Amino acid sequence: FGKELTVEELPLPADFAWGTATAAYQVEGGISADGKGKSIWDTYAHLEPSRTNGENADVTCDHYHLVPEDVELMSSLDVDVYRFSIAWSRIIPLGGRNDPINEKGIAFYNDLIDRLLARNIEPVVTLYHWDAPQGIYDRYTALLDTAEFQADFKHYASLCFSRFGDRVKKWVTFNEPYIISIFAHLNGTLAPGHCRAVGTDTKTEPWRVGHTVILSHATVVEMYMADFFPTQKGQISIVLNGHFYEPYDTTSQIHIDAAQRRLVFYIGWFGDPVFLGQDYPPEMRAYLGSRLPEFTAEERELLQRTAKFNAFYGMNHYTTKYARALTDPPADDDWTGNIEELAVNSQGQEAGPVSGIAWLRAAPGGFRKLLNWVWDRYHLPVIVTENGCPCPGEDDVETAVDDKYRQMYFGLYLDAISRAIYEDGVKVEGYYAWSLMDNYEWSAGYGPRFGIVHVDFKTLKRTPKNSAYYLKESFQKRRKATK
Ligand code: GBH
Repeated sequence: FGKELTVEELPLPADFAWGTATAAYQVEGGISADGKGKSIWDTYAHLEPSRTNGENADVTCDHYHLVPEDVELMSSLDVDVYRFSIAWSRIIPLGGRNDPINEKGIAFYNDLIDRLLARNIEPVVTLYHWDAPQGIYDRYTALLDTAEFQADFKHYASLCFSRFGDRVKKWVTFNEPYIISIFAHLNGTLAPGHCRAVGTDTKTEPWRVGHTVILSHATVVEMYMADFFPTQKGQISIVLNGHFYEPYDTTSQIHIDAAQRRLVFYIGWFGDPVFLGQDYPPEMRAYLGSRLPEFTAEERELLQRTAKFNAFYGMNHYTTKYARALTDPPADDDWTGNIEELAVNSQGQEAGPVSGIAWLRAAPGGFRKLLNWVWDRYHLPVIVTENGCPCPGEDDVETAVDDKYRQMYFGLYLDAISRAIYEDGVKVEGYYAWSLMDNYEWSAGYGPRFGIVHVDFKTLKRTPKNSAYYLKESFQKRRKATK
């Protein structure tokens, strides 16, 4: 960390919420416990040859059996919020709207929610964090069939609202539609692993998957507001991720435009239809032509009716990159807007010091700019639903616990929020650290450790890292400063 990156511990509003986040497949384990069905991740993590570093999340943190301990741990850290996701196939094992419901799966989430509330921790629940039931994938390829998925997702969401909505007051429909579309249905590095290599139609499939997410989201928002909101009075929205992009060369208009275009392709793709009730951004229409699906008149009306019901902008954010415009003719399945992403700009400057993983560099200035970009475009209060990093050199528990890089990273990113709020006028309401504990990092397996709590995957022992105490104390201090 250079001189320009020093933590100042700037203030945050007294009612600012801090929390930790996880996702079902990454932490639960218990993959067939008590009647749980298979998800596309259970399949993907067991493919031969392995596409997940030889690792799976059959057991992972065993959160399924250790919820009581994990809730006490969060309570000891004074968190206000726990953001977790529901494994669809735990409560509807085959996933479909006519398939049986698994009461034991429902009991697991009821117990989790009740324990959180007993400790004064607010549950924030994601319905879809990438683990579609294998049953609906086998039946109709899940997100690739917009109408079928929309109907099954609506049924699943309705079950969640009716069973948990008396106590859950913040709902997230989908986590990171960009990743679901691009990484799971184009690069193929996430389940179900559709990709060029296996000859699927990567020209159109990612865009169709994105279309499915947007329409399924809007359908569920409409249902929640009509059927559940009047009694349950909760909030609902979606979580979008996105890096911030700086131009590769700030003296060149093509790179300045490329950085903007990259943000539009990453965030506007979903944000404009969902939060503004509009068509896909014009830049995308112009570039992608018929590869981008059309909304019917009826669908446009659905988007327009529901846009205003999204109560917050859920932001997952980790890093900043440089965007460089390419002048070569784009590949016919290019999804970027013909842009190359780089960690170093034309001056040889790095986006920030690298973390314990190559794609993630600490760049709090980009975070502040992204908060402004999102606020200017959507005017919604932002909740940072994920932010964090793996620390360099986290190999054994002794060195892992003294996670200096992560403490600096958190400090800098919280300072950026403070500046966005008090100097720029952006509304930011909460911050959820990714992640409560080290867990299964998807196709990277157990290598990268994002936890503020260390997990020994042999003994399942949890040990809070210094960053966990840093966050606890920092929120006390920063919020006191405004009282
Ligand atoms: C989030 O995804 C997820 O919501 C969460 O489940 C995950 O554990 C967390 O972030 C940490 O990654 O290797 O260059 O191809 C963030 C989106 C998608 C960012 C995959 C990193 C791989 C970049 N991630 N991407 S690269």
